[in-house]
Amino acid sequence: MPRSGRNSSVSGVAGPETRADSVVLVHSSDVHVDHHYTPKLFDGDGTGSLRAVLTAARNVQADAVLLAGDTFDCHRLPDPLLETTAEVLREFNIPVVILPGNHDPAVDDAVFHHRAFDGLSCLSVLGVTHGEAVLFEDLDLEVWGRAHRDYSDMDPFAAIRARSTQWQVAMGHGHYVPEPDRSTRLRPSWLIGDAELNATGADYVALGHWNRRVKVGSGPVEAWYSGSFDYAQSVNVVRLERGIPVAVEPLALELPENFSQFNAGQFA
Ligand SMILES: [Mn+2]
Repeated sequence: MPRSGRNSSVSGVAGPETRADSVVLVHSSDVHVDHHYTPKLFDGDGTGSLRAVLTAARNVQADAVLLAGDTFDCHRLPDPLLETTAEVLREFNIPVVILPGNHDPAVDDAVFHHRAFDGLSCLSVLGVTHGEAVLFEDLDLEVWGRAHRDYSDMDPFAAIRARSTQWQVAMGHGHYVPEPDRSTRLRPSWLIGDAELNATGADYVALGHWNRRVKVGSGPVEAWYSGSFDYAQSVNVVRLERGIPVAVEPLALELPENFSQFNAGQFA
């Protein structure tokens, strides 16, 4: 379907095609805005990874961008970097949903509370500006996920949210294994298993924490790690269209010519 009719829908005029008939999401994770690693890859710009993701989103006219954890490398970042981050978000003005991860959990002194982000209506942060879900009424879409709230272990899909909208997307930041064994402490944290992914019943599950782009799970639910900007060097473009299966495709990021994988994969 052509996407041209959407402006009339935005203004509230019900046409034969509403925005909810065809929703485009861009999913990324582990963007790691910071002042040490990311600037080395983007000619000194610590927000270069975020810009690359948002450029991809703009190129496919995404309705929203999902950042599944570790958007920021940590919470001790210089004010100017956070101000630039807010400027970038404002410049692109695409709705962005951030799920706090293990590097940027929703703690009291999280970067998300910085004044630079005050009044930034395009930004929703699960566990900070919102509880466990963000509703996009015009898209008939709900995006939910459990934020990391401290630096300890947690279960990203401990509680499953019932569907209340036509489209439902879940987010999680953690480590996938088909059948998590939580009985031993000698294991990775933030485990995510097949049964939990299937239980979401979501149209799409946007995962983060791994640098690799890969589909996981064993059931009908489309659950994907997007992979990171430095390793996968792409985002996932997710198309939700009434009457046809969810389509998930990679879109290569536009990266600087001199971009190199400087110690790629150092994060998790
Ligand atoms: Mn992580």
